[in-house]
Amino acid sequence: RKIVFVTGNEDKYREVKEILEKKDIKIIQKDLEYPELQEDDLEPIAYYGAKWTADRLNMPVIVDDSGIFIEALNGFPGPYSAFVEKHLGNQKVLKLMDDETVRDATFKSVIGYCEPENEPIVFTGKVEGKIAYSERGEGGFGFDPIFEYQGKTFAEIGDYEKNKVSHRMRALEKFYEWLD
Ligand code: ITT
Ligand code: NA
Repeated sequence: RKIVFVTGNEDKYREVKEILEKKDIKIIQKDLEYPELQEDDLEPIAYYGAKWTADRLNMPVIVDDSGIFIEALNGFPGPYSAFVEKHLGNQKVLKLMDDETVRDATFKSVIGYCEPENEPIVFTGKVEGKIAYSERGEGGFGFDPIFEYQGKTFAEIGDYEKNKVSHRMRALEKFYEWLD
């Protein structure tokens, strides 16, 4: 089975490829920009992104819309995660968290799958953790250096361990179980 993964993010692509290849699903990356709705949650963004790209490419596609939801910041940056990472970065996020003792955060990934002319379907995966007090680790990407899972950041545990527990793996697991 072959599915096109529409993303401009090489790190997401690497993780998705590694996870799905173990399930004999071949992934091809296509960097096609699609309209991202302004919504409070990620599901509608993935839903419309999958529909839009499947119809344009005329192939079965997946998209991944993800983000980090910080409890003390009322869920921010959530659907604005890409913007915040690009324009503010981890140091400024840590600064916003300076006086906060409640450090809980949730990483969420929504995989949208769509076949041309069909309705899309979305699969949500979550992992709970804490915002660290400083960036730690060399692996991963994006918010990984500040997201602590069981005492270590996602950047410290590396791809292999991350892919066993991540929000993305949990969403993809629902997806390939549904495919079967
Ligand atoms: P697309 O082309 O797939 O949309 P993107 O990087 O713009 O790529 P999103 O719109 O889903 O992706 O934005 C998600 C943001 O959250 C982005 O800044 C990512 O770097 C970050 N992010 C997503 N998954 C992550 C993960 O597993 N670890 C760390 N940061 C992550
Ligand atoms: Na994006």
